Amino acid sequence: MKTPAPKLNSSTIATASSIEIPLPAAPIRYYRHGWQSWSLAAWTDPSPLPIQKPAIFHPLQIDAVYAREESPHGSWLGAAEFDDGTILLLGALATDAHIFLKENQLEGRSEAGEIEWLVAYGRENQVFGEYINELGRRLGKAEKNHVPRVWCSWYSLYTAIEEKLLCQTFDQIGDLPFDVLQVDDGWQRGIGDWEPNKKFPSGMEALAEKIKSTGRRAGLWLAPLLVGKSSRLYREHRDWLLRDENGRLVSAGFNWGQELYALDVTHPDAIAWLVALMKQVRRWGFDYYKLDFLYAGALKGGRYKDMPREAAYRECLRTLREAMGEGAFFLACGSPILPALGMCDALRIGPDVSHDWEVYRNETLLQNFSTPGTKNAIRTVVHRLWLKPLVHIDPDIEYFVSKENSLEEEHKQQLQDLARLCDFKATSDLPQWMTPQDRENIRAFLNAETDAKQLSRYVYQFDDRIVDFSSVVELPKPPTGFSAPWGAFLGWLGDWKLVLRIMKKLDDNALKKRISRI
Ligand code: 9PG
Repeated sequence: MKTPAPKLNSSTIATASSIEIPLPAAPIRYYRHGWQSWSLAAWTDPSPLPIQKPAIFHPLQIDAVYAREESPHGSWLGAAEFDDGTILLLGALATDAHIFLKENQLEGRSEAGEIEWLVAYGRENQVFGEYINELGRRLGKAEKNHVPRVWCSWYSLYTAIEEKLLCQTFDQIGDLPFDVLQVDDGWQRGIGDWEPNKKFPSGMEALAEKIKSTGRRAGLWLAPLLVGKSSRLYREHRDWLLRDENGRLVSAGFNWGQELYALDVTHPDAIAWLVALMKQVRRWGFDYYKLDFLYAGALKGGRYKDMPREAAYRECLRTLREAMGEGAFFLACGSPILPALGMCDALRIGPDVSHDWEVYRNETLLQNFSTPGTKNAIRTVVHRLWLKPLVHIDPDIEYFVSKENSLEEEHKQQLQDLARLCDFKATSDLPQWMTPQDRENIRAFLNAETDAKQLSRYVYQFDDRIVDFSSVVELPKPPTGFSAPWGAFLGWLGDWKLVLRIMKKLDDNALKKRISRI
């Protein structure tokens, strides 16, 4: 359906399965919005980005269905900026929709038949403000309860967590004002086998008890919609897995040295298993759930119930949430953004931070802006702050200590400022690495109230300081000269799983070395 752009400072809502809005002028920038937590969201040049490779990483980073589209595109919303500073926004008011910038028009396509679309033309904050109002009305908002301040085990210990070390750490955290101590990846037997492994001999109930004895809530990480090829779940319930039209298992990516698959979230037995798992976690004593790699529930594939993939995922989140029970806190991570609104308390809105600022191979050579790295994380989070009225927005953790960390002070400060803007504070810093000064800085940060005022797209006034993210949001340019062919060559090679496995192994080995120094 072709719909004219509304007049300046106005908006319309249209119902259609696909919609085209001619642009009033040539765009100078396009707002692309990635599918899930880790996918890039940014104002970029309106020309296409290089097609992201390697293919096997797609489900980890972008919506694989659209991974090879050439025109600029994004999930659920897109916006064009003109040189007078006005913005034309096209936003789906339902799940299962995608936006493209094509031949000087914005095009919306729904995978779920007729849906409602908002078209708004005006100033940036005004058009995004209208979009969140309409979304909130239809999808609901998270209760704006107190946001817990979290200590999370991932960004210092990674998978090297074990019972004794964690318990020591919990003791040494002492009276720092955290509300939740969250155990991340590394406690489970396998991806799909959500039982404690040998490193947790006293079991999960004892671990939760230990956390609660420090006066805090216990948090646990799980990736309940993923099934690893080496898991028992895979061996026993292949009938619960998502398959493509040829009956082949749908890949949910590659991590932990193994092929990953996805649960069919409409399969009644898989749902019953998920409900039992959520209840088990609560019985252990954890009531802060960090559910991760959730995109697996919304991948394209044939399902037991024939329904649009994101709608199926949204229903699954509703069921998970209910099974967690009264008073639980649900953080959705690696999650498609729109379908999670109204279904979770908090939503990770960017890629993982890391002790590295940027990684040349991933960002420059491969032009992939979704992989772990602090610059990638800040860039996407800055472009998703508009979601704040709908859900608690999680920008990932902040670093304070300098041990085992190559970030410059300026970059650590930017992370901390961003967390204050999001009103969501967390760290993984080990108390045994903190200097007395670090401890006091962390305490002051966790206790600080933030009153920041936005001055322009990337600039904020914090009490007596100006905080400017402009230099962070720029995308690394593809290499020129000597390195140029290497990027293309790596991308091409990356279509082979063997090469990916080698690259992943290199990253994993670097991590192991790091952990061995703890
Ligand atoms: C645990 C971690 C932490 C983290 C999550 C998630 O291969 N990858 O591209 C990749 C991306 C993100 C990622 C792991 C792998 O991190 O965001 O907070 O919980 O899982 O494994």
